[in-house]
Amino acid sequence: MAPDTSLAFNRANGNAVEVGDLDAGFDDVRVSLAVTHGQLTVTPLAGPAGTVPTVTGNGTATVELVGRADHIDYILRSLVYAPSSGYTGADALTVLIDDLGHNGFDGAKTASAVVDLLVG
Ligand SMILES: [Ca+2]
Repeated sequence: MAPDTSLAFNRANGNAVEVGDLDAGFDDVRVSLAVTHGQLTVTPLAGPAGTVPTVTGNGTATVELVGRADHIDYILRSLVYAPSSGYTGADALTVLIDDLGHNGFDGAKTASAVVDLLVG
């Protein structure tokens, strides 16, 4: 990607970031997104507190979403990465999901993935 542009992650671009959990159902999971040379932005779902995922750090290098996995998956369709002004070089989007223990008898499960980004 060119410097000072932005990159949208979605199915149309063939780079959608999707999350899920086999058994969390409607229980909360936590998804953490992080880059090191830019900022991430998502469009939160509108709705009363407690019915839509919480989004913290929106527009910064680290964005955290807590809520239903299917709701978070929907929000991630709006994910956009913008490198820091004037930055060229490598970056990486790290995606971490923690099911917060939903649901099972053996504690929380996590999974992660890294998307390499090249600005220049
Ligand atoms: Ca689970």
